[in-house]
Amino acid sequence: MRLTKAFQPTLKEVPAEAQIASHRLMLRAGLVRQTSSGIYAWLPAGLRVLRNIEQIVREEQDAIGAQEVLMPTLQSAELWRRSGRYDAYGPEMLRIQDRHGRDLLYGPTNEEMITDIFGSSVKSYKELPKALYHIQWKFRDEVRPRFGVMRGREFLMKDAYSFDASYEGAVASYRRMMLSYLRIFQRLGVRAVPMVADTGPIGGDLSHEFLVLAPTGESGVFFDAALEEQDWLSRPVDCDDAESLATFFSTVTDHYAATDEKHDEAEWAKVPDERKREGRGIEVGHIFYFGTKYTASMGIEVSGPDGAPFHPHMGSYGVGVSRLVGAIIEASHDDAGIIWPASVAPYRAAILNLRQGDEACDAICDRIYGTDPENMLYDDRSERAGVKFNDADLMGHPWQIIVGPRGAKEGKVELKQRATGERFELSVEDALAKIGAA
Ligand code: P5A
Repeated sequence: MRLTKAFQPTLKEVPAEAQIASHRLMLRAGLVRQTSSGIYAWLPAGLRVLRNIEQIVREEQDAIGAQEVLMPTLQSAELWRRSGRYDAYGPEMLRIQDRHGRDLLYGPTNEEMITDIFGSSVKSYKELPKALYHIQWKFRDEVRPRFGVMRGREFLMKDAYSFDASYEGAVASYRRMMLSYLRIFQRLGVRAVPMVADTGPIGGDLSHEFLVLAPTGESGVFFDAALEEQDWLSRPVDCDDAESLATFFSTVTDHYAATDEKHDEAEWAKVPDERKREGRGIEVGHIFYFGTKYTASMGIEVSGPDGAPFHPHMGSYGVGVSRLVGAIIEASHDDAGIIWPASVAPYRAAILNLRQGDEACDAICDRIYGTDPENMLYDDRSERAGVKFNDADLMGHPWQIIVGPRGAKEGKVELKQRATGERFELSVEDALAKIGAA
């Protein structure tokens, strides 16, 4: 994308309403605009990040055999009356009436709807287990929406739901999801530590939250450093084998990790001092096992091997997709701006033409840009070098390819790595090879 053609409205002023770095940077870099309290429009660069996150989530959910569906944002109140949550959910639920006076709501989560869809089509234990997910906007009328997309009212969630014939099967589904989540967060370039959690309005008795460490996080966290050091992507786990899943799960649960709500001083004291980590965290995912809570209350049954009907066991599993954009920035920025992990960056590289109109500079920039225009942002504005440097640091692409008149005459460019600040003087070919675009 050429910056002269792009819609990327960066701000020079620091927006007064933004209290934390990620919110300020998202507004300044032109990723989002607030349209009303807790509700945001996603601008092109922000949308590219959101889509990159979605894609990684999708690939890792598919990899454990979950299937994607898409349920609507509006739901009938009737469904929620069946589970008993319509009245219990309280003022966070946005309630609407259609022209016929029928009660609807903007979905804050989808346990009821997926249970109903499942129940109307699955009749036998032979069809189990099943795991379904969707990536859809949710609405929660939060009392205090704040920190930009971090605590929004409208936000994008990936929510998955599992159905199993037995408790043991449901536990295996839960563990499979935990593995998928650890892989997702690792691919997104953030460390998210799983911690035992409260279940709140979703219900159930087994639950973990995934927290990205950042000083501005809303929860206090206490955990064993061993949990930070794992490489979940290369860990061999057979997702179809309950024992293999159990072994994996114990590598997580054998180590202490809890938010302040669940913190246990006696257990914490057993962790060796050199492995104790304390800080704050942002909740980017939350998984639940709640047995037959919804299948029983909504009267959903399938027939078992002996023909007798039973209520399937369920779990639900959420990733805060739009919150992650803020959380990643919160965990990865400096005074100059965002430092995107390569897997989610809106563009892999920015090309900075330091003398637009100079024949040699223009020719080299065009050549570089032509190799991969989809994944490069070409700053072809007639701006001063300083402006281009500042904007590139603010927008945070992993690489900056800096093309100045002196180097250009010799076919050389300067490559800067945003995360480390390292600079390399290289030929065009070597620079492209280094950023992996050649
Ligand atoms: C699990 C999936 C649920 O809703 N039902 C379906 C379960 N869990 S949850 O913890 O309440 O939400 C899942 C994740 O969504 C993100 N999230 C938010 N993101 C932005 N703004 C909000 N107001 C908001 N509320 C929840 C969090 O990342 C959470 O872990």
